Amino acid sequence: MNRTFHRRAFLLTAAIAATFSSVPAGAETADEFVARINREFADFWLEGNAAAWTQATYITPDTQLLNARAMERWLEKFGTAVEQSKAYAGKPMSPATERALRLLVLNTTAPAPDDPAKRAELATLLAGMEAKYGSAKYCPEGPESCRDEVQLLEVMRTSRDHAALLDAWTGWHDAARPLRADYQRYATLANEGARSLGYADLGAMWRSGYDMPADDFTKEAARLFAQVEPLYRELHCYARDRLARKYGEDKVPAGKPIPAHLLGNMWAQQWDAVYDLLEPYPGVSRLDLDKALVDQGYDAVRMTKSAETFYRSIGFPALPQMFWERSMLTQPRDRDVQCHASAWHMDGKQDVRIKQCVRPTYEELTTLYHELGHIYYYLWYPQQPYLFQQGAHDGFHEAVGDTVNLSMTPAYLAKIGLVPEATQSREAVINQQMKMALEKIAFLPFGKVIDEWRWKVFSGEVTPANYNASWWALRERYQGIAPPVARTEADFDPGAKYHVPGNVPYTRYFLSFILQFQFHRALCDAAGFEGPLYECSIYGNEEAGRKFGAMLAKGSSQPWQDTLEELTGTREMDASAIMEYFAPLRGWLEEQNQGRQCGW
Ligand code: X8Z
Ligand code: ZN
Repeated sequence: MNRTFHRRAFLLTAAIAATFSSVPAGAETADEFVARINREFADFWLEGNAAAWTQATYITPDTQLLNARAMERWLEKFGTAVEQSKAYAGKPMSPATERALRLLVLNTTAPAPDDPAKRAELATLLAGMEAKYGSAKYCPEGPESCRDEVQLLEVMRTSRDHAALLDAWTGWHDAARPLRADYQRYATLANEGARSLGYADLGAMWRSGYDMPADDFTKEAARLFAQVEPLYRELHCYARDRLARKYGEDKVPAGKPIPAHLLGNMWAQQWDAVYDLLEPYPGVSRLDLDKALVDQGYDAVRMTKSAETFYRSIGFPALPQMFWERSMLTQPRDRDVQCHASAWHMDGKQDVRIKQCVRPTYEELTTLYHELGHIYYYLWYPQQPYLFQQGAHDGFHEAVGDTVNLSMTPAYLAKIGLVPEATQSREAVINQQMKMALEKIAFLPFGKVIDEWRWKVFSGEVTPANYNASWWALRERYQGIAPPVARTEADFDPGAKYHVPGNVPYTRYFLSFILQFQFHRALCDAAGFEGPLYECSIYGNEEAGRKFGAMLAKGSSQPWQDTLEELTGTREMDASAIMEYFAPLRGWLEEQNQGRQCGW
């Protein structure tokens, strides 16, 4: 279930109850059946989460084995429950039970074939891919030279040296090669599982979780992307020009995709780390937040408390003591862990944790605010039955913390003492908008492309013989980026991004990056804020917090359209809020790009 966002997120969901009783079909009403499933899954979940957490924070062959075994049992119970649920088709039941039965089938992101050997194989592959990603290293000159993900991401973020960037990029991507064969087999097995549940393939199953037919959802996602694509293209055009000035036209040619290693991020997914190269008005109101965090002696706990203080200011509760006792906030020195940040709901109640390798940077601070968004969702919905303890859809879960990120305005950062009080000027606004656009707009095509590729893998349109070529064709088409060195089918570059071997669907983030602006606008309205959206912060506003909390408490108990309407007054996801937010920058970019050869 999705109790952990990232990592086996929905995986274990289905895995919980060694205690499944074998009640003969028909002996229970539908309502009774669902009540039992809610209890048993919640119990099973304890074991699944315990095993998954232990592996994620201590990657060894033993923890992998225990995790795989827990997952295997879960997948079996999930399969049994789905099979039993079929007896209730057409029988009388409450609307809540009907909804719960629909959600039950979707309660895993990797269903297993109905064959014990294949089920065990799938569970072993999932635990193994997770472990291989988490312990991957780049060792150019023997064991002494090894660097892990955290170290290589740091090079990508801070180096402006072309050769060093190329080395880190290539080293990490090459380290994903061993995942190729595993991924191929996992795709075959999970697809078989999805088909046995009645879906065309695993991609169709993933697209079925949005309270609308899967085909309609495909169109919906495409519609949203079309709304924001023009702004992305303006940003791309501007960024390429600035990068060409830095690295030379020979390395960054006009009219061509941007080399993927020059954007400050291993996956070119967010570009804010190279803000220094792209700053519209050099030096105007520059906020050196990384330096402020170091100078003021922030460590992982203090950074987490800063995030908690924000949530408390809008009336949310203090984090439970257990959160502080059981979370993993820093990277241990003595063992391999999965450093990709995640938030966990261990017991459906108050045992909530995050796992993050926090360093004192502003990027990590915003990630902490993001993770606490998941944690507060968990803390708002424990009164819901197990099957409704989820986001209204998965994009809602991702959007909570990011909505709060949008309230981290320069005025807020000044209030908490991280930056000096700023005087606003048009130049300062454009600079600030650029920083946010490099985080939020640059991400949009990336958020779309990961599952675009996986949907094609699962449908068979992309085959193992063209895994890598199709990956780069899509990355070029959507993002306008290209690999910095020639890649072949010996490579498996999708495997270098956590969520692919981690089996975490990615469209959730694309939706989140649109939705969070809708949430932000609605909460700013609730707070009575009247200025431009980019200046609004709901910090300290309990009325906004009350509306937000009311939404979170609903979990997935009703169609997301109803939940969205209660908060925002509209039943549709839509890009009007993100476009409104970035209106000043859009105008500015259009002016800047005049006469430039945009596109690729
Ligand atoms: O995976 C995450 C979070 C955990 S849900 C750290 N994110 C995506 C990513 O890193 O690729 C947040 C933004 C997109
Ligand atoms: Zn998240």
